[in-house]
Amino acid sequence: MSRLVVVSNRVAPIQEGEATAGGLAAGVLDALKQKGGLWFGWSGEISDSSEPKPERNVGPITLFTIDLSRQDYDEFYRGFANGTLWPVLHYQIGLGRFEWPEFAGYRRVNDLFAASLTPLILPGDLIWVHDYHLLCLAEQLRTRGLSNRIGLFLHTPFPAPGVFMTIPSHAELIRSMCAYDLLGFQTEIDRTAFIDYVVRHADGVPAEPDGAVSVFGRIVRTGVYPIGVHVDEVRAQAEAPVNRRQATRMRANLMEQLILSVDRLDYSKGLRQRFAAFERFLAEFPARHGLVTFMQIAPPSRSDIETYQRIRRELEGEAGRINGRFAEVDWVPLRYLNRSFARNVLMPLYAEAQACLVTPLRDGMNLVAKEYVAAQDPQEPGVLILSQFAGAARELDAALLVNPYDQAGMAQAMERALSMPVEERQERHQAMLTVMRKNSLEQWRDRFEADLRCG
Ligand code: ADQ
Repeated sequence: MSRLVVVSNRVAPIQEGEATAGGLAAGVLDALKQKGGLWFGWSGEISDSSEPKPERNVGPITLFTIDLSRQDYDEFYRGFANGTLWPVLHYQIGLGRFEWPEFAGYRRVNDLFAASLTPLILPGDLIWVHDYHLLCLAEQLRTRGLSNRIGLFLHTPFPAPGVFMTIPSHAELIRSMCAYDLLGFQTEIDRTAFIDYVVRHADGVPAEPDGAVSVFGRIVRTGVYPIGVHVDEVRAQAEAPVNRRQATRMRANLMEQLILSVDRLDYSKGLRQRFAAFERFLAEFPARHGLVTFMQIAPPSRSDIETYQRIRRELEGEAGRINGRFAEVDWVPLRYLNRSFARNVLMPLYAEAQACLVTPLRDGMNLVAKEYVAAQDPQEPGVLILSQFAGAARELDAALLVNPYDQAGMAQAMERALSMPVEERQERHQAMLTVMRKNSLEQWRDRFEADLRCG
């Protein structure tokens, strides 16, 4: 069987025997562990060396990494990928900026990846590329003569054409994306938005079979592959006795009811709106005072980008203000923790929380929502309050769905979650688990790989 080659911006710093990581890394590791293969990407280091680092083997996986120069990092990573693409892909046009030299830097780094990767590729290798950093990679690999099957999975949303077209280089990006054989999206909404762009603005014609489009003289296939979680593994971590003891200790310091949120500190996650909704909840439901704690866990990410520094400052101010307004000598309503936790701490904490607030303004999927559901005790499950704009809402429609821009609606949902009878909680939880078992992480990986292999 052909070898699997995974390419992502970062190669996770994995070690032999390490506990499973979250999200992209978990999915990629899973795919590679089973059959072995190669994982290529940025080392995470900045240097002037253009030489690939020595390869490293972790079990059946061979890791190849390269460094980026300061200029590459500034133009590609901080610049076009995270300063332009990320906000636009999440519908935050006002937070995006655009500079042609940064776009040139983005293309240059995609080409650098292609140049370092090409000598490692054997005929018949399947190349699975991940995410918005590498939209131009297939085109650059083709220019270097590779004819292997190459697929891209986009972990973020793909926005409506009118939003995507606010990027001045949108046409070049779409042309580059169409050099892939298979484009995978998290939801049908994202896939449809992409096809819409290609048909209306690039003279594409829908082709057989479903989801394929004929454009720029070739056929590009598209599909929907919602990423999932290992349901049983999450539950086992939540229940493990050593983990539970720790969670119970943490729990003992909190009030009777816990509302939990866990995110990377990112403006797309809707934290500011969520804090405002919690403040509204406190104002409207005084009977809950002294009984409820809202815990927001949000480790800083991309902290050398201005928009990220700003949201961090704003949240610190808001957390202090809300606590100043409502706290009592023996009660602090909002706990804001700027750090990350190991999964064996996080999963039992999910199990302890009566409600989980997952209210991004936009999200490709959102794995926290799925992890929370998987971690619950089926007899006594907590309630998921989920943004209608998270990809996960397509599958988890048994959650309490909210509009993250509607403070009053979110405050109502918190009250409803905390007073929901156990029968209703069980019913909703069961419905979500059923969907999640069907769309597990294994399914995501197997379906994408099979479609790439046999297209
Ligand atoms: P992210 O935007 O990073 O991922 P998400 O899907 O929520 O968001 O995944 C985060 C992962 O990191 C989860 O597994 C979570 O447990 C972990 N995590 C988050 N905060 C943590 C903390 N404080 N401590 C420890 N672990 C923490 C991108 C897209 C998403 C998409 C994923 C996967 O933006 O929409 O769901 O990729 O495709």
